[in-house]
This record gives sequence, C-alpha cells and structure tokens, in this order.
Amino acid sequence: MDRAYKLFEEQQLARGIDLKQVHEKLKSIRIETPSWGYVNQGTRFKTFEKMGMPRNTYEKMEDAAQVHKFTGICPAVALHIPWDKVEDYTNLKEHAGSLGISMGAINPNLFQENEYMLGSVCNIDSKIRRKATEHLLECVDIAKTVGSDVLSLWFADGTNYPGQGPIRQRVQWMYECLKETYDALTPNMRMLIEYKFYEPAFYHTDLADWGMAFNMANKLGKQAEVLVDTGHHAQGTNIEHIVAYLIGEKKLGGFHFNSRKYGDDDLIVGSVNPYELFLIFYQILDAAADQDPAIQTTANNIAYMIDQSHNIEDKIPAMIRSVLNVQTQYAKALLVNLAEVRAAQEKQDVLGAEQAVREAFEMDVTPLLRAVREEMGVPCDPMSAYLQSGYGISILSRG
Ligand code: LRH
Ligand code: MN
Ligand code: MN
Repeated sequence: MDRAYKLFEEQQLARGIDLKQVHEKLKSIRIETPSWGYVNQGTRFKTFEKMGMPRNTYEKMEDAAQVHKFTGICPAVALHIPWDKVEDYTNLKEHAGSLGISMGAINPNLFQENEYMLGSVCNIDSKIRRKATEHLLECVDIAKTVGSDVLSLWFADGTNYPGQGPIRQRVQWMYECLKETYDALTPNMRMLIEYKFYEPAFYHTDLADWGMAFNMANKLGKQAEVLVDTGHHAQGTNIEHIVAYLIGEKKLGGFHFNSRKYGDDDLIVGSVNPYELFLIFYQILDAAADQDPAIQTTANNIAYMIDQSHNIEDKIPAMIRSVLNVQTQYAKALLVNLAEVRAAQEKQDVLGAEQAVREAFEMDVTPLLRAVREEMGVPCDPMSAYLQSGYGISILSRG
C-alpha cells in the first residue's frame, strides 16, 4: 500500500467514512458510453474529418471496448438507430461480446429524416406519426435482440413560430405513440424519457422540461422514467434539485452526462462544472442511504450514460477523460459524511452543513482511485496507459 493511500485511509477513518463501502461502490458503478461519441462530429458550422474514425458500428464497438479496457467501468455502449443500423443485430451483439462489452440503451432517432421536419410523434400528419411509432417499435425489437433493457427517447419535436402547431394536441399525439411503444416493452425493460428546452425547435419543444417528461412518464406507467441530460437546461437551473425531486418521486431513470457553458455544448463531462456533478452524486448517494427501500432502489438503479460529441479532440481519450471525471466526482461524493450533514441540518447550522458537503469535494481522491483501480486490475492511470498502448495509432490505417 503506498504512503499516499495510507495517509488518505487514516484521514477518512478519522472522519468516520466506511472505506470498504467506498471501494465497493467505486468498483460497481457503470457508465455507458455513446456510439455516436466515437465518430466525426461538429457544430452546425463544420464537422471536422479525422483520421482513424470507425467506418461502421462494429468499429465503434471496438473503440468503445478500449474505454472499458482501460477504465473497467464502461462495459456497455448506447446505440442510436439508424445511425447504428446493421443487417444482423445478433451478429453485432456477438461481436461486442467478443470484445468484452454489451449493448446498452437503444436510442430511436426521429430527427434525421426529411419527413420529420415538422415533427415525428407530434406531427399533425397521422401517417408520419405512424411511421415514427413503427420506428419506436422497431427499436423495442432491436433492444430485445441485443439484450438491452433500456429504450431511451428524445424527441426533436417542437415549433419555431407561434401558431405553427396545436400545442395541447401534439402532446396527446405523443402520448398515443408512446403508449403503443410502452405496451410493447417486456417487464424487465425501461423507457427513459429525455427533455430539452430548445433546439432544434426554437419557439416551443414538446417535452421542454423535467416536469413535462415526468408527467408523460407518470401517465405511461411504472416502466417509464425521466432521463436528465445535464446539457438540457436553461442557464442557472439547479440540476441537483431536479435529481433529488425525481428520486423522491421514484421517477429518475438515467443521465446523459456532458458539460456545457452556454447551450447543449456536449463537451467533456465535468470539464467546466465539476462541482455540479459532485452535487448530483451527493443527492443520489443521500437517497441511496434513505430509510425508504423504494427510494434506495431508485437511487441504485440509475442508468449513467455519457452523451458527448467531441468535435475538436481525439474521441477515445476524450471519452476516457469524461469517464474519469465522472469517477472522480463520484468518489468525492462518497466521502460526504451524511450523518454529519444531517446533524448540522438538525441544528439549523447553515455554514456547518455547507462545510460538511464541500469538504468532501475539496479532498484529493487520487490515492483512493489508484487503489481501487489496482483492485480492479486496470491501469492506475488509465489515460496514460491508453495513450501508450498504441491503439490510437493502429486505427489510423482505417483511413
Ligand atoms: C439531444 C440529445 C439526445 C440525442 C443525442 C444525440 O440533444 O441529447 O440524447 O439522442 O443528443
Ligand atoms: Mn442526450
Ligand atoms: Mn443533447
């Protein structure tokens, strides 16, 4: 055991932190990476073309497997259909399996085709709503084939101008399409509903915020839950409050982590807002320690996913960076002494409570993470191990 870890251990024992549990939690967290984070991306101004990009979904799986190989906590990849359309999904599943990974959330794509310009499940034309529903049902089938238990939905539906669409009626149309999809789920599957307040529609978006997604999930039933994408809120929104509230209602299903400063920037997770990420995990861990088993179950079943689109940086190391940043903030949140926070709350000690939370954020968890990685049999420094592995150079032959 190295000296730095020894010191860390002494410090945490003195604070009353159960390090065994911290290690277990760090070893068991899983973060899914998105297939679309491994390919060329850009802004609406330019998509930069890089060398070595995966040429198909099979190669995306190979790149994603590298992230898992070096971090040990990313064994699943989210698919976006039809971006990841293949002839034979069983074969794709086998390929992923041979690389030590599996398929995660299936994301139907209802914003790619010309027909969806004025909406998909909220389109005034029933034929287009039918087509959108068929695609949702196709994605449920794909999920069943690849062994995924999550259908992750985001709709670009909305309008650009006042009067463009019948707002109330559109939500009803969406409900009808989602109900048919929901009824096709097997009992082990979850439907996660993602919201976003604008873009690509700029006047109104049909599911603009967590309340609308929550209401839709409630109407659909137990297997529908809300997905929080950290880039999908107005400036200044208290995301951790939304997180706490949704867990309290047993309706938080998953996350799309990414970092933003202005819009839906989709940048490396935790690059500009690590404290926000830490506070999200603090709320989740507080809920995981709740006396109500149903709250605990919700907190322990959250699907953590990254939704990041790198446009200037190298994809695989950028994804590794995001994963490590999530892991770091999770580790820090595990060091919050919840009993101490609670005691300060009981005493109405505002400064004491804030101090008890912030103190964990200010701790150096490097020795802890090195120790945990050693136990997991992955490199203590995953980023430099990846960079030295030569994989980044080997894929340049893809062209
Ligand atoms: C929408 C979104 C949604 C999509 C992904 C590509 O902004 O966050 O999750 O599926 O980006
Ligand atoms: Mn998203
Ligand atoms: Mn987004």
